[in-house]
This record gives sequence, structure tokens and C-alpha cells, in this order.
Amino acid sequence: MPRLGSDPNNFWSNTPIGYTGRVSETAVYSVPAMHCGHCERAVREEISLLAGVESVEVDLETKLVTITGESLDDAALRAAIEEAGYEAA
Ligand SMILES: [Cu+2]
Repeated sequence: MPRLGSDPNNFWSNTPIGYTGRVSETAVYSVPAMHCGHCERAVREEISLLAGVESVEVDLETKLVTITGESLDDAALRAAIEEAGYEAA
């Protein structure tokens, strides 16, 4: 399987989002257990509580969670996903 979540800083390194003077990072996690809007909401809520997180996108078809923000902490993001009741693959 691909390197999802293994190198979040380089996954979408050429982001077209260009706020001057700000460095936005993108982290992507595969969360296979997500299957409906409730799952999506739980994961989204836990992650958005973390410092630095600007946006959380959940794709239920690919089971991918994409987080954009500054100074994203891999361990904290994984912990938040677990806090919501899921596991980042
Ligand atoms: Cu669900």
C-alpha cells in the first residue's frame, strides 16, 4: 500500500494555497473504519481541537483524512483520531 501518512510534509508539497508569509502543512491519514457522516464528524471534531489545525477534510470513499495547518504534530493528530474512536492506518 502507498505511503499514506508516512510522509505528510511532502504528500502535497506543491500546494496552490498561497498565503504570503505563512507555511501551511498538509497531513494525510488513512482511517479505514470511517464509514458514515457520524464517523466523519467525530474525527473532524477531535482533530479541529488541536493547535495549529486550520482545516480538516474527510473523504469517506477513500477513507482519507486530510489536515491542513501550521506546526502539525503527527503524534497529536494520531492521538486525536484515536480519541474519536478510530485508528489511523
Ligand atoms: Cu459511522
